[in-house]
Amino acid sequence: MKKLIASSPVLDGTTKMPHYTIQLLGEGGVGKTAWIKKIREDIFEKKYVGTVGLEVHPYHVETNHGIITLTLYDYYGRQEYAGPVKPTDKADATILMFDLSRKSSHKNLDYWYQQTHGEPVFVVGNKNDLEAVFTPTYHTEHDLPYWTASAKTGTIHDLLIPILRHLTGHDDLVIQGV
Ligand SMILES: Nc1nc2c(ncn2[C@@H]2O[C@H](COP(=O)(O)OP(=O)(O)OP(=O)(O)O)[C@@H](O)[C@H]2O)c(=O)[nH]1
Ligand SMILES: [Mg+2]
Repeated sequence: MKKLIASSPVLDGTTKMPHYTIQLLGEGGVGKTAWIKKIREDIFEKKYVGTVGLEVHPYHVETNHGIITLTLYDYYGRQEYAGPVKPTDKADATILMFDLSRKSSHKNLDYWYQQTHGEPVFVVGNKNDLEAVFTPTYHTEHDLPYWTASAKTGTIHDLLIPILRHLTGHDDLVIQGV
């Protein structure tokens, strides 16, 4: 397994809250925006509206180790919606997302992995509420952490806990208040 390097939290001069930037990358329609909505508003939307370029969302998460501020980078997945936007080299963590019910989205992970600028990278198989139609192998081939989730039936904990534990170094971190 590749060594995962925990980055230091950036401390804001006034609030002293740790801050991390997390980017979501993956083929169009895999559920990146759905997860952002789930995290920020606890809503699941059936309607698909492809993201144009990049949408940036601030989010505060309350944990047993204090409040953590996150900046969530929600990228286009459809190349025709990319415009001049490229994935950032400033992310503290990258989620590479694919759709467990669509094999092409798993095949395309390599393209998105090449767009990242370093570890840690987490692979998430989204839509585990649907029938899985293939066996994912990308994470084992590339020795990356992997889990499955669903923006429809899952919770914020499913997506964020492993990442926040890794970034903070607190193996007992839990999210509170949601
Ligand atoms: N059943 C199911 N549907 C989901 C899930 N996550 C997202 N969807 C649906 O999949 C479609 C695409 O979701 P988006 O979140 O817009 O996909 P995206 O990855 O942001 O797509 P782009 O912005 O084009 O890159 C929408 O119709 C969502 O309702 C899930 O976990 N389960
Ligand atoms: Mg989107």
